[in-house]
Amino acid sequence: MSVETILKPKDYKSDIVPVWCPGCGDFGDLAAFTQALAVMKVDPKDLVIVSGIGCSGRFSHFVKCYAYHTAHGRAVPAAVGVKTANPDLHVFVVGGDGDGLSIGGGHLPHAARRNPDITYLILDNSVYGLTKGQSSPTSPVGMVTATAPFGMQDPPLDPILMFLSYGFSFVARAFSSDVKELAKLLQAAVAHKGFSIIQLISPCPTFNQVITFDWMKERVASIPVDHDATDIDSAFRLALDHEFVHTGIFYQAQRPTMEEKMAHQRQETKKKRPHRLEDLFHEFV
Ligand SMILES: Cc1ncc(C[n+]2csc(CCOP(=O)(O)OP(=O)(O)O)c2C)c(N)n1
Ligand code: SF4
Repeated sequence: MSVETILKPKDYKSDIVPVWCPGCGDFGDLAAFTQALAVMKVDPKDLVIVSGIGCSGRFSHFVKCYAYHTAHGRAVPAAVGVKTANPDLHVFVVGGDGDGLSIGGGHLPHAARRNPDITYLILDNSVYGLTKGQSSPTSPVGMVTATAPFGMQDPPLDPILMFLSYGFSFVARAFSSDVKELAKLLQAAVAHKGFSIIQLISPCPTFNQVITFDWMKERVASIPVDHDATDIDSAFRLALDHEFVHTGIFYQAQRPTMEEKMAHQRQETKKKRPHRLEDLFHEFV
């Protein structure tokens, strides 16, 4: 469903002023998000953002939408519930790398299997921002944090390799500084039928002095135009190329969505059990 009246990106901003630190990467993500909504003419009444806990989890406060600020790490199953109850809504999940890859990491493979038509933005700053700078699952080896005063010892997770292995039907990476590119990528993610997941590198200038905007600018490279995003082998090869931090769509496949699978189940159930709930009710009451 889309709006008839022309809405500008600023029309999608709520009256709440973002409380993020000056220079936080999340600002770029918010700008790109509202740009994409305006291009897609999304009606705010059809928009739901489900978020976890973290600086990134506050994203929904700053957008004109229905918001469900869930418990830490539990945004994905809550979003699946929203989509199940009302498949016509545009459902987004927004949260941090701690929220999505640490405490909430167990939900990811199952979301990939179900393939609901949801878009998940993991705002990855490689640190726990809200709780003041503890290590996260993507903190690089050697990074000094509040919980690793002598530097991180454990290797970081590689989110793109994980998403590809789990079988997500749309896997992408973006950099918060490149607002135009990100806005385009968000449109592609929403147009995709199925679960689209984006690792959105969004530096935290307050608590991460390693993966900074300058660090990223030296390494970021758009995925080559001749990359075949339907080829999973090429997607893995690209993800394993650690010379650059590639941005763009690694992989995209058409698979039955959760909504299609549920509709099929409903049809089959009706064939086997044609009674309506009211008929059953009258039979017993
Ligand atoms: C069950 C539970 N455990 C721990 C916390 C404390 N906590 C709040 S946010 C957070 C991590 C935030 O990091 P991240 O998800 O990366 O988001 P960011 O703040 O960096 O955007 C933690 C550990 C909590 N709120 N609930
Ligand atoms: S602590 Fe980091 S992630 Fe949180 S608002 Fe500040 S800059 Fe952004």
